[in-house]
Amino acid sequence: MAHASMVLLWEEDEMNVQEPRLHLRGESRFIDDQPLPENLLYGAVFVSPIAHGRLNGLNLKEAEKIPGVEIIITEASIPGENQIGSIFPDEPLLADQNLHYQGQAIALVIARSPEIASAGVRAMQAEIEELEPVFDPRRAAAMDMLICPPRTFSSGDVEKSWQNCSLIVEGRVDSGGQEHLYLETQGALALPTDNGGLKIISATQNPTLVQRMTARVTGLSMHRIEVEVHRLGGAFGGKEEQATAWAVMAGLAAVTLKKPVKLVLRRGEDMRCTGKRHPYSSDYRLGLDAHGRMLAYEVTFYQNAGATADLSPAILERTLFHAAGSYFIPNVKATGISCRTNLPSNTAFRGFGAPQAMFVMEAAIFKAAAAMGKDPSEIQKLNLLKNGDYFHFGMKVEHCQAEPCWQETEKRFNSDKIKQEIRAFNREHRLVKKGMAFMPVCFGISFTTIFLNQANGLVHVYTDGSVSISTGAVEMGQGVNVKILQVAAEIFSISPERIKIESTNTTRAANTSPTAASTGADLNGKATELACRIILERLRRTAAAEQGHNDPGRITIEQEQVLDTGKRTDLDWEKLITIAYLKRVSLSAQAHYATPDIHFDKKKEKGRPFAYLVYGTAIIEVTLDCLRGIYQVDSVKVVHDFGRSLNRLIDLGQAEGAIVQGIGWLTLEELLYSDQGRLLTDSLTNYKVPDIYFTPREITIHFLENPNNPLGIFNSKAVGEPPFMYGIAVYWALIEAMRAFRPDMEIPYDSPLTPEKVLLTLYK
Ligand code: LUZ
Ligand code: MOS
Repeated sequence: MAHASMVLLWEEDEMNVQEPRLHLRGESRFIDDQPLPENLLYGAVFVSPIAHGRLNGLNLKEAEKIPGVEIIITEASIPGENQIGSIFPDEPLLADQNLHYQGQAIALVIARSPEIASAGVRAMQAEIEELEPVFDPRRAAAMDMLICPPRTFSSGDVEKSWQNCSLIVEGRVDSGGQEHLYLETQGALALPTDNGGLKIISATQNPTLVQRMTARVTGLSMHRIEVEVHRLGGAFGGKEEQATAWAVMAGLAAVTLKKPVKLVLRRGEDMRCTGKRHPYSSDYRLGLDAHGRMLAYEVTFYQNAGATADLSPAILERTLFHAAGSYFIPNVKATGISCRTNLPSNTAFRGFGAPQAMFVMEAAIFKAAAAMGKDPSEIQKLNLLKNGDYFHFGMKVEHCQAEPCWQETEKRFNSDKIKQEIRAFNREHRLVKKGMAFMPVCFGISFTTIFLNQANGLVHVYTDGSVSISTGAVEMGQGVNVKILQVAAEIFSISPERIKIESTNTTRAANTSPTAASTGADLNGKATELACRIILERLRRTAAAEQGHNDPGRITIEQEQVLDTGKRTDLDWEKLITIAYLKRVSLSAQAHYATPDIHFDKKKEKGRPFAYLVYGTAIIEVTLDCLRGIYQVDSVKVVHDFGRSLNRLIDLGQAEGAIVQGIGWLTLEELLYSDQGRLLTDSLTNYKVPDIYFTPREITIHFLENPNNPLGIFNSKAVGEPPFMYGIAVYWALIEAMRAFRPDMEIPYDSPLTPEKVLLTLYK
C-alpha cells in the first residue's frame, strides 16, 4: 500500500487532524470543561502542612458548620482498603497517623461549590507532632530508609579492570527534578451509576489503574467501575501513576454521597502535591585506556524517591539499563538505590530514569576528556555501540544505528566546521563565548516490566461502512490517535474519514497498560492491526463467495474498491459491508497483542528486555554572555532514527518538544524547597520553563533512512521519549563556553545549570 497516502492523510486531509488542531487552538475539552451534571459537588483536599510527623487529631467541626459543606471524608470513612500503591502497598489514599510529606492528602472536603470546598479546607485544623524530616537521598540511604533493596547490573569484572586502565576518573554528579507542567492539571469527574457503580472521567494515562484502585478503596468490583478518558492536556509521565489518587477520591465521594463529584487541582496545588522527575545523586568511577577507550565503569545512583514507592523501582531499573548510555563498555557495575525521603513521591517523567543515567555517563566522559586534553566527542565517538556488542544486561546489540547516526550528524551538519567557527568566534570575543557538544542517544523500547507489554484493540465496522476503534491508548497530545487511525486506514484501504478513534474506556478496552514508555502507538497499533486483519479476512471470504469462487487469496481491497486477481469488481467497501452484514458475517473483532521474545531474569539481572532500541545523535550550540551568565541555544542539529516514520509531522513535533523539554531540565528548570520541605517554586513566576524566546533559534532534525523495524508498528520506531535526552548536550555546550571564558574554572557536575549558577561559577 502506498505510503504516500499516509503523508497526505496528515498534510491534506483536514478532517482527520481534528485532534491536534483542537489542542493547538486551545479548543480541547479537559476535565474542567466537561458539561456539568445536575447536583454536582466539588472536592478540595486538606493536605499535610509538614513534611514528617504524627497526626494526633483532626478538628472537622468548624468546617462541617460551613453551609454547603456536604461531607468530610477521612481514612476512617473508607469502605474498602485505604491503599493505592501499585508496585508496593505503601501509599494510603488518605493519611493514617503518619505524615510523610508536605502536600500529603489527609481529608477530602465535598461541598456545593469549589469555593465552599476550599473554605472547608481552610477551616480544618490538624493536631500534629512534628518529626525530623529527611530530604537528601544519601542521608536517607545512610539511615537505611530505602524503598526496596538495592540492585546491581554488571558485566565483565570492574575490579580486575582498573589495573588495565591508563586513566581513571571519578566523581559525584547531581541532577535535579523536573515539574511536568502538563497544561491540564490533575482532575476527575465521578458519576454514580444506576447499579450502585461509578463512571469516572479521569485525566489519566492509566485508566485501568484508576479502575483497580477505585475498586480497592470503595470495595466495589472492577466491573462496576467504568473509567473514561478523553484527550488529556499533556501528561509526560505525570499521569501514569499520579492521576490515580484524585480520581479515586472523586469516585469515593461519589459512591458515598450517590452524587456526581468533581475534583480538579489548581496549578499551585498540583505543583506542590504531586511528584516530579527524580533528582539523582551519583558516584562514578571510569577507567580508560590511552586512546580513550572506556574499559570499566562503576556507578552508584542514589535516587530521591520521595515518600512512597510509586513507580520509583521501575524507574531505577531503567536507570540501570541505560547506565552506559550509547556506549560499549566491557566492564560495568551499576548499582541503584531508591531512597525514601519526605518529599511528594517522585514519579514517571519522559525518559523514566534514563536521562539521569545518561547525564552521569556524559559527566564521566567529560571529566576524562578534560584530564586527557581531548575533545569529549573523540571519546564519545570511539566508544559507540556496534553490532555484535553486548549491553551490560546481556542483550546483544543488533540493527545498531549509533555509528550511522553519529557519522551522518558529522557529515550533514559539518561538525568540524562548526568547531572551527566556534574557536574563531571565541578568539575574537572576550565577553561572549560559544560552545558546542554532541549527544548520542540509545533508548530501549518496551516496558521493562515485561507483563505490561500487551494491548488490545476493538474494531467495529458499522453497516454504512464507518469504523469505530477502541484501544487502551490515551491521547495526550502525542498523536497516538492519528497513528492508530492510519493503521486502520492502511489495513482496510479506506478513507480515513470513515474511521473514528473512540475515547479510552475500560468497558471497551479492559486490563490495559498505561500509555507510557513510548509504546502507545506500537502496542495499541499492533492490536488494532490484528483486529482489522480479522475483519478483513472475513470480508475477503465474503467477497470471494460473491465472486462465485471460494478463494479469498484472490481478493484485495484497494482504495475502497474490491479487486479480484487485481481486477476491479463491481463491489466497493460499502457494498461489501452491506453484503457481509446480510450474510450474517461478524463486522466486529477484538484482538490482543503481546510483544514477542522479550524477557528478563531479575535474579541474574540479564535478559532481552527491549523489543528494539532507538538511536540518534545531536549537536547543540550555545552562546553565553559571560558578564551576565545568561545564554541562548543557537541550534540543535539531530540525526534521528525514526525507523520508517508513520507520520513525519507528528514525529517531528514529538522530537522538537522532547528536545526543548530536555534542554529545560538541564538549564532553567530548578525546583527549590524550604528547609521544611515546602516547594517554593510552585508557580510559573518562579519555576522557569523554556518559553518561545528561550527555545533554540534552530532545530533541524534529519530522519535517518531505516525502513526495517518489524517490532514497531509498520516498521516505525517509538518516538515519545528518546529525543528528550538530546537536551543533555546543552549542559556540556555551556560548560565548553564557560571554559572558553575561564579555562581554570572548577567544572560543576550539578544540573540544572541555571544562569545564576553559570555566573557564580564563572566568578567564584
Ligand atoms: N513506565 C513503566 C515507563 O511502567 N515502565 C517502563 O519501563 C517505562 N519506561 C518509560 C516510561 N514509562
Ligand atoms: Mo512515561 S515517563 O509515562 O512514558
